[in-house]
Amino acid sequence: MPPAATPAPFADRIPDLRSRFESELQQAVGAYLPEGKLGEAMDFAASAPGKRVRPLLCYAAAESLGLDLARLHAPAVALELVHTYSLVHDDLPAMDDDDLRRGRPTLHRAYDEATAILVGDALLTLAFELLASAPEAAEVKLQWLKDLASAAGCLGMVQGQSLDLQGEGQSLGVEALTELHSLKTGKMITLAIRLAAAAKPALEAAHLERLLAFGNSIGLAFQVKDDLLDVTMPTDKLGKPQGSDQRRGKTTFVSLFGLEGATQKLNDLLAEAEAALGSLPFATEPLREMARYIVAREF
Ligand code: GRG
Repeated sequence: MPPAATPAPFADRIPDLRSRFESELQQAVGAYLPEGKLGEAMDFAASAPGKRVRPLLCYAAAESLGLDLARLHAPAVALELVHTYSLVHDDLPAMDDDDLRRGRPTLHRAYDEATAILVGDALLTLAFELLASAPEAAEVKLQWLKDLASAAGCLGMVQGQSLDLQGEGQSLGVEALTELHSLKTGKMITLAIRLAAAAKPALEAAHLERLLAFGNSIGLAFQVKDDLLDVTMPTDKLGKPQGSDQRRGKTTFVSLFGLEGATQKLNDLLAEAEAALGSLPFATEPLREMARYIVAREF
């Protein structure tokens, strides 16, 4: 028998995996779009060209754990929908008041504020419906629902957003900034790993702990990179306004440490993330490749 073909490196398969995710997303959301304005606006938000980092990380974790990727489509879509709702609400005048997102007008600019609020509400709720309806064992789905609610809710992203808004115009220290971003950005990045891990109930607790430590480091690295890009990348490449953090008087890793210091912090977090994977007894290369992708991204 010929030896089984080794798959191409995960990083080389990112464009294909992203297109696969796009069609899963379109199919899942398409089945629920209501007639008229709300449905059109939900589609506008869900189909905007995001990088799909969280679903890709979820697939990388699934591949590392030897799971069939098809089992992770529903949680990957749910995760991206909650992320998309958070961006729609974050852009509202009452929050960051932005005009550009993913290279397009923000939802309240393309439609109106009431529609943007409703689209966020609809995407968030749909995420839970998709998870509950997934073709998966009830215990796994219950864990997914719980994990999604914990990461996105009042002890996760929503609290991070509240701290972020309260911190505007104030100078935060590194501890407060780290706490804020671990909640606002980190919880949803780590969730990608949690969702894959939940599909493997036999995973040892010590191994899960290491995977989550990886998620925490790479979640923070994602934010440090976001802060760096906000200063170094032009608006047309970013797809959102450059320099918006500074305009809103936000403390960032760049304002605290400077460009060089923040770059060093980013590299330290990448090293920390890779060290957390250590010598786990499974194929961690897909996760390592996603970590490097997150750190090297240009928008
Ligand atoms: C409104 C409850 C609520 C939360 C909003 C995520 C968030 C919380 C705000 C977004 C503000 C922001 C720019 C945060 C920095 C990190 C981040 C989450 C960037 C956007 O995620 P990407 O880069 O975006 O993955 P795409 O468009 O590629 O999906």
